[in-house]
Amino acid sequence: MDPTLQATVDRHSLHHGLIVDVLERLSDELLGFTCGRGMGTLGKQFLHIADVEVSYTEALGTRRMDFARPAVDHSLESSQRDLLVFLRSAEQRLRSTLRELTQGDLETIRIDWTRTHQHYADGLPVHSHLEALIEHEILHEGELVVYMRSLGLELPPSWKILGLVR
Ligand code: NI
Repeated sequence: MDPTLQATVDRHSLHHGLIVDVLERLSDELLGFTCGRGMGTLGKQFLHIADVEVSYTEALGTRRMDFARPAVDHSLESSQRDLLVFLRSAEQRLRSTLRELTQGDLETIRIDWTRTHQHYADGLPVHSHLEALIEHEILHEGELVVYMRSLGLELPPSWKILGLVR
């Protein structure tokens, strides 16, 4: 894999790992917790994050970013085990899709984001598309902090990298 892309893939794996580490600490019961108005359940957060990874991965194939895809199976939201499987398989699918791209693909592919962000109207190269995914996941990491703090739960030791654990 292209070394620059590999570094970004590794950075994505790091953030993905932080999210998995939180989910591993939770019970099915805790997944039903919600912080307040406009905030879905904690389980919905993880389902959304996995679905976001799938959306970005599919866009690498279709060359078009589309959040209005068929609905995900919401029954997964209440099962820690099912969410872990979905989350892990989403990342594996992303990695294998990226591995299949040639150097030529990396130079020429432009992903159409016009359905979502006008300022990406010229299309995002693969690398920027992956950066956008990382930014999206970091937003949800911030939300997970709110859920965990509201529950009075410690963040996993791995979160030390973000300065959130002593
Ligand atoms: Ni989101």
